[in-house]
Amino acid sequence: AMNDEQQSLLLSSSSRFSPPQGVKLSYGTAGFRADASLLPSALYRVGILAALRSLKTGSIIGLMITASHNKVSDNGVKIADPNGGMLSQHWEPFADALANALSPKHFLLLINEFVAKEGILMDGVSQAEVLLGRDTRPSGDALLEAARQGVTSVVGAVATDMGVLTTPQLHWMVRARNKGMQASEQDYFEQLSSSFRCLEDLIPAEKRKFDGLNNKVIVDGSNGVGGVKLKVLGSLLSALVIEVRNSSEDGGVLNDGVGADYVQKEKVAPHGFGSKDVGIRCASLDGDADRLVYFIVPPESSGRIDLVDGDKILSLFAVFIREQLSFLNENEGVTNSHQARLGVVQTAYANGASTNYLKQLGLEVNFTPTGVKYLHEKAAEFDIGIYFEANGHGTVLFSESFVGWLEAKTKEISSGSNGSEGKKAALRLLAVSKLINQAVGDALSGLLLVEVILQYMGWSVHRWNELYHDLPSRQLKVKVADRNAVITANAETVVVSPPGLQEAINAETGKYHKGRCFVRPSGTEDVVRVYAEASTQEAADTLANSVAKLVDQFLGLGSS
Ligand code: G16
Repeated sequence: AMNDEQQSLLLSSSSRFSPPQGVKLSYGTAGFRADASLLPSALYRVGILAALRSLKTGSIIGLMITASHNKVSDNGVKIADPNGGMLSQHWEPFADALANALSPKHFLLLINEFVAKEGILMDGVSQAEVLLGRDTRPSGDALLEAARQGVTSVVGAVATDMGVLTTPQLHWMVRARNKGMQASEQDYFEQLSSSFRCLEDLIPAEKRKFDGLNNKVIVDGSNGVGGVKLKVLGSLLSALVIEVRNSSEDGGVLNDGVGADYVQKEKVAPHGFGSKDVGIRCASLDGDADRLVYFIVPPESSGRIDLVDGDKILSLFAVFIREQLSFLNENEGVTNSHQARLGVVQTAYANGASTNYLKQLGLEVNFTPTGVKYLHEKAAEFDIGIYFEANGHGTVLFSESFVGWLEAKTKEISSGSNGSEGKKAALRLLAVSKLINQAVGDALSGLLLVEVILQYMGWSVHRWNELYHDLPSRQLKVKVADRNAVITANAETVVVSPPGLQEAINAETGKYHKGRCFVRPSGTEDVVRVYAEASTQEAADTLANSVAKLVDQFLGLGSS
């Protein structure tokens, strides 16, 4: 339990951050998110929680201040656990309760109870450290200060300000520090660029040179933190030219007509892209650079784009990794000793055509609810687990035992069969495990992996996009009185409450050839999301619109 010194430190610091009246914050898909003016007290309290988590685990914890794809006036917080992933889900109810406790008495009681339940020693002897990062939002500075005061209200805890970062950079740093590795921003750039070069060097000589058209990618930085960081990363690479637009230095507004969320949901070109870019490989990051989508501006597009989304990035990674695993298996001396299990993870938003394609490749496809925390957990069950949400959030996870096996193999075959395909495949997979950010989806490392795989395959973005043809789809948002009245099951594919809604959706969906439709409450915005797929765009649009009307009928604002 807490001693008197600790108790009074918490009481005095909490008096500087009173929670907003009449607002209930909830720990959603990826932490708290709200208008920035409502958040100082929540950030202070999450600072305390992060320090407690650090005490409990004896490891470094990360606290990232960002509202990712949301508008610039919003802000929020994501927490990185010791392995760099999202905060363990069994701490979420405590986060919820703590953020919403109104009286100082209740606030202290919650901490006392939780600390006792978790057996956390607040003895002043145990040490804790929390790394703080923030994106480019103007409210970030003040919220970082609130978080810092929260962390340092726990005796023995220190807060280290890592400055303006992408979310995946902070997660990477937490993971690296806890593995005892160097973890500065420079180390991050160094690891990504050197493993990229390593993969380039392993490309067969005849394919090695990017041809004139293929050495350039143009990236929309969403007017956020990712563009600036990508410029730094790009300057360390020679074979690839990365042109960044909508970097936060251009004066544009964060996530306003730009960014991966906008591009993927609206399927239109972001601000600053148009007819001059026809046919060129383009990509888009979101506000904190943990999502990545590609797109192509078709000729005479009038704004429309061909979207190359997270599902297609997953498919590209799967094709490449599967090929390397088969090289390993075919190669004598590398067989049988280890059967690597490769699995992929998607959500209900995955385009049906992508799921078909992956199954045709013979892959095990798993589904979870929306939210990196769920996909990541599932992917970690495999030797190589690839997960992606259609919106561009995803990464590749390698089990420690498989990485250990690869390391041993590359040494074992280094003497005799130098340069064998089996050895090269092992080296490639090892380089991928270093290039890809295994803490969390990372648009920067994802972009480099896409680029080097395209080069390896000798594929243009068009060839890649032709892997399969997306079924037409439509996404809509519906404002309702209480979005949490929608309760879903089966990885969000079925509504169980309010009663009758799912039956009505089924009846509507049944009218369409290849129709598929689901609704779910967003965990980052105050809306219910509707997703519809059908054999034509018109049909997908009509299905989405009719289901949006149903949602409104069942849960409407009550005014009409
Ligand atoms: C967060 C989560 C993602 C999720 C997205 C949208 O992304 O990390 O897993 O897909 O929210 O969630 P929802 O549909 O519940 O609003 P980000 O990039 O906004 O942090």
